[in-house]
Formats: sequence, C-alpha cells, structure tokens
Amino acid sequence: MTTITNISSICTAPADIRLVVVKVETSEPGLTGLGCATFTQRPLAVVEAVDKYLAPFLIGRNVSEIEDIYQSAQLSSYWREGPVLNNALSGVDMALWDIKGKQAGMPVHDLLGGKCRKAARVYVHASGNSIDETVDQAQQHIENGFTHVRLQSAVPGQSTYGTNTDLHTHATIDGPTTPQNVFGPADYVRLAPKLFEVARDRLGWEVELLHDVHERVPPYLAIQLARDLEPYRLFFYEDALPPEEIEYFRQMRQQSSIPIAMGELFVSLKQCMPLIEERLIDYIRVHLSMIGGMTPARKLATICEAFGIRTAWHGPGDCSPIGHAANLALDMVSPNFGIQEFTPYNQATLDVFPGCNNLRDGCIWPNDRPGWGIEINEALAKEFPFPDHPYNGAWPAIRDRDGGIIRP
Ligand code: GCO
Ligand code: MG
Repeated sequence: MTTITNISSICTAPADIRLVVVKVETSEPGLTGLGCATFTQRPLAVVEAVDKYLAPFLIGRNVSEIEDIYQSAQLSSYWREGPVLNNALSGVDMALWDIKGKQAGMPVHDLLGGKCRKAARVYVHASGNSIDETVDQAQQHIENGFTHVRLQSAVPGQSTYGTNTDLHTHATIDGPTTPQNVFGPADYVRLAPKLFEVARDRLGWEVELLHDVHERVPPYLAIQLARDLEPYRLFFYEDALPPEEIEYFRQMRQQSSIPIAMGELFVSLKQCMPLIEERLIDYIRVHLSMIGGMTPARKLATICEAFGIRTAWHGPGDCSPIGHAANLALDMVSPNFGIQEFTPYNQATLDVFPGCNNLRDGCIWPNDRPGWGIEINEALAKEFPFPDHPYNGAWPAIRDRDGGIIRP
C-alpha cells in the first residue's frame, strides 16, 4: 500500500500573481503529486489550512482512496466548503489525481475515460483604455491564430474590470474615493454595446466575441445589457450577476437570447444546481480549486452534460499551471466541452513549471505525460516569492460616484 507521508504548500509568483501549489509525498520513493490551491487574495490562509489541518489529518492515508479522502477531509472540519478550505482540499485532491496517473502510467484524462477531442479551444482577453485600443488588441489575437476573444474596455476616468484601469493594486481602501476606484454601472452599460458595435465593424462576424460583466452591475442593468448586446452575437455573456442574485437569471433568460456563462464566484457544486436544473445558463465556469478540486468538478461536468450545459472552466492568471492542467483534463474528456479561458504563461512560469500545456493554433494541447505531466522546480519557485501587495492581497473597494460600495 502506498501512503501519504507528507503534505506541504509551495508559494510562488513567477508572473507576479500569488500561486499556491500543494505537494503530496508518498511512501513510494520519488512518487509525488501536485495540486492547485490558489486563492490569490487569501493565499496564506490556504497554506495554514493545508499545513496545520489537512496534513496531520491525511498523513498515513492510502493514496489510492481519492473519493474517501475527499469526503472525510471535507467533513473533518464539520463546517465545510468556502474558498479557503476548498482550495486547501483541492491542493490535496488534484495531487492525488496526479499520483494516481503516475501510478497508472496515464495522463489524468485517460483515467477519466480518455480524450474526446485533440485539444481545447481557448479564449483570450483583449482589453484597453479605449474602445480602439481593445479592438486593436483583439485584432492582434486574431492574427496570432485565436478564434475566441473576450473584449473589455475602460469607461474613461473610471476603474473598469478587465482593463488597465482596474486598479487592484493601488486604490486606497479607506482614503478618498479616487477616479481610479470609481465605477458607474450605468456609464459602463452605455459603453459596452458601443465596444461591440466597433468590434463587429472592424473585426467582422467570423470571430467569436465574449464579454465579462464581473458581477458589477445591479440585476436590471445586467438584463438591459444582455438585450443591448444581443445584436452582436456574443459567444457568451459572462458572470453578469453575483451569486446572491442568481434568481434574476430567470428574467434574463426570458428577456434575452444571449448565451449565458456563470460561476467563477461559486464555491461549491451544490451552489450551481439551481441554475443547472432550470437550464438558466449555457456555460458553467467555476474555478476548479474554489469548489474543492477535480473530484467535485468532474461530477459537475457530468451533471451539466445531462442538462445540455457546456463547460467553460475559469482560467485566469491566478490559476497555477497545475490548475490549468486540471481544466484541460476535463476539457479533453467532456462531450459537453464549450471553451477554455486561458491566460498565456510568461517565461518564468514556463521555467518554474516544466511541462506546462502547449498553446498552439488557438488551442491548448495536453502533453500526454502521466498525471498532470507537469513538475515544479522548487528551487526556482523560491526565486519568485510573493510580491508585496497592498492590504496583503485584499482588493480595494470599488465605489459608485456617491461613495456607495459596488458589489462584484
Ligand atoms: C476571469 C476573472 C478573473 C478574476 C480573478 C480574480 O474571468 O478571468 O474574472 O480575472 O477577476 O480570477 O482573482
Ligand atoms: Mg470573469
């Protein structure tokens, strides 16, 4: 029997974004696994949960019992779920899938039933401080072979998600509201249709365009914008409402034919169920480590398949290459795959994580090596310590012109 002998967390930021990767060591010499546990706004809380709670609970367990380890570890705190505990659990869970793959000599997608496509088509981000800047960048992506591009453009003088004006790092949380952290939902909702009008004009109708609202507007404006964007034939309309307002998807569905993608703020599989059961969305886009890892995510993929909902797993920069590999494994095996969000790696990330999946022809390709097929160079990882971050990673408040909080 192969057992868990050690569980530890590796903190690294090769792209200046704080990543947490969990390493599980086993009684078999040289056999280790890696899992993504990245909650970039609260990484040290996750590290504590791994080191102080999961490690003592799980050392000695049989590595083969992934499902039972998942269930028992989750219930070991009695109160469960939430992004901190889920990320900690995901780190261990993904590492165990990596280990199982290495034991079997198979990539994880083979353990899950085998590929039903050769690669996963991705969407990338175009963002700018003006509409023209955004569309120029989209043009570049298209020239580089991408077929799906998400467009975000800043409202002049305001902090707007997905653009350079979205100042996660330098707005002050209790200082005066500066132009940088002001956001007017109505201004943004007026601008976004113009962005897509220009984009269709300049880019044509072949390219697939996407947009992320980042849960920043009240429900009635999210519904209005859905209708206003309809003529531009978006591939999907992303995270229009926060998890607290999901009942409004019913009205959005009735009033607009725009394809709806939702889920990056969800922190459990069960939270997704009302939207799935009523077929209120077209794409599920949870962040795998935020719902607890591969074990719940593969169930979610299958549940969605039964309801005709496609997958679009969250793939931002604050997801380690191990997390991206887990996304890709599901993309490979899911008949209901829709699209994969992807943030191209910088050179430092490629160096720290040898084996990163390959980006080519607008798709990511698995490397077909056992497990995730990705290693970590721990010595090099240490050369990219967490950057200093205002409030140690907490996000600054985004405020309406009157000073009221905007609730993403
Ligand atoms: C996306 C997301 C991200 C999140 C980030 C939060 O669609 O990729 O909205 O950009 O904001 O993951 O840490
Ligand atoms: Mg998003």
